[in-house]
Amino acid sequence: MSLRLSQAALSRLPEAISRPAYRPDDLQTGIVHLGVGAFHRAHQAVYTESILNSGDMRWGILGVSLRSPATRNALAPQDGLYTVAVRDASGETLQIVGSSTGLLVAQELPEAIIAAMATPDVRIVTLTVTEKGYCYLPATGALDEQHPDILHDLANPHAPVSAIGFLVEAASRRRAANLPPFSVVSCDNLPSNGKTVASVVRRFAELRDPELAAYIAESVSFPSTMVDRIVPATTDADRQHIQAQTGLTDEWPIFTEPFSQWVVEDSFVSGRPAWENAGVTFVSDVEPFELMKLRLLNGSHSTLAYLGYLAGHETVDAAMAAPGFEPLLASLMREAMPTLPPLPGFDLAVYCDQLLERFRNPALKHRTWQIAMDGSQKIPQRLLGTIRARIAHGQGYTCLALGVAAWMRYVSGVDEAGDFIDVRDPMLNEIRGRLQGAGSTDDIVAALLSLDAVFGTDLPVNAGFVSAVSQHLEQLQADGAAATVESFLRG
Ligand code: CS2
Repeated sequence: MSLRLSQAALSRLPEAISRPAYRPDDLQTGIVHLGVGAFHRAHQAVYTESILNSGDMRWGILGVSLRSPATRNALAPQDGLYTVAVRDASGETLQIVGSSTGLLVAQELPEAIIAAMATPDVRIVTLTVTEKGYCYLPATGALDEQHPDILHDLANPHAPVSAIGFLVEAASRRRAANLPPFSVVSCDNLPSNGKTVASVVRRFAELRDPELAAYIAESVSFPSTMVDRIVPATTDADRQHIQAQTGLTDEWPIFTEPFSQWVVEDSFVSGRPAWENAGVTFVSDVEPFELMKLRLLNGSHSTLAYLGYLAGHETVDAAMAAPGFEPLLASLMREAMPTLPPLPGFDLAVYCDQLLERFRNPALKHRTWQIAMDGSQKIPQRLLGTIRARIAHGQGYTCLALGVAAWMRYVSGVDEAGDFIDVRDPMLNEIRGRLQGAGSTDDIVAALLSLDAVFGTDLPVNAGFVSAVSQHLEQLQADGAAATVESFLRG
């Protein structure tokens, strides 16, 4: 066993590995972050680390895990420090990040979390709770008022379990204590993520107390953001690799790509870090960037994940090397491009080429199964919105419809070899329920399209859409995913 990564052990690191340039005792908590997953630790925490390294110590991040204590258990013995490995075909660079001022677990200490969110120094609450963490209906973005966590938090407002419950209770405490409001920043892949979180928060507050809802509407700001960095889940082999490179044990290092982007709407009510000095782009309207990223990157990512998994590819780079995947994704991007609002000075063709190159990154080993998770929460903004835009302009959408059919094939739960697929989705029970007794391809398509939280009420009655998805599903069932994708080589 080698020594554990910690403040005391930093001096033992090889010199080439960068580390915090500040004293941990100088760090103040200015941000509370809900959802301390790998993505946050490779993205916002790294941008913020730059600000701390430049000497502005007001923006340390107190992390909150809403579900599992695993991150806290791994990082607490390391003084919150962890390694970020940035890698691609040309090599790897390592950085030790220290921007965390502590980690709390919601089920253990809800009161401490609310108290922390309601201290004067905390000016911002950020979130990466994934799509399902917003407790909304994916097709409309409205609060799911029947969601078990929402029902729980309405009944127990002072000891919430959902991100929404924490935000509203903390806002209420700040109001009662006459503290300045905070800004709430969603860093998840939702369309108009600021507006979406604002609307679920306001609706939840309204159900609690209309005056509180009015306070939130007037005082709290919800800047939208577009976040982008590919961050696969860490494996045990990754942990061993870090140990070999650094000489220290890090229980939860993070592996990511060189590319990183964060576009943020500049509407913070109580100040913010000078993140622009760390490479963040501040704009007045994030929506064009969000749509570009969701439809081009995430839309092709999900399509690749379902088809790649079905074709037997464990990772994104393996699928990209197989015949047909790259041309298919390039065609899908060509379908999505005309649906995007203009971004003056931005070359979309270059962006798309860059995406394909990022997907080819052989050093990342991003599992198709990981991206395939939670499809019911993802496909509305990744594929269905794009399809609606194409329909509205009388344009075709063959690749996008194949993506939807691939999701349908995947959630059947049995792969092409007849083996079980470990489908993870918050709507899995509903999906299974609808699929029960659905025999023919048309039945399966109709059964899944009846999930109106996903497909809305328009697409299930659009004959062109129904038939495009059915045809693709039939081909996937008859020929398999590899051959279906390969047919794109032939055009
Ligand atoms: C991926 C994203 O898992 C997924 O659904 O599509 O996490 C993707 O890697 C990021 O959005 C990239 O910024």
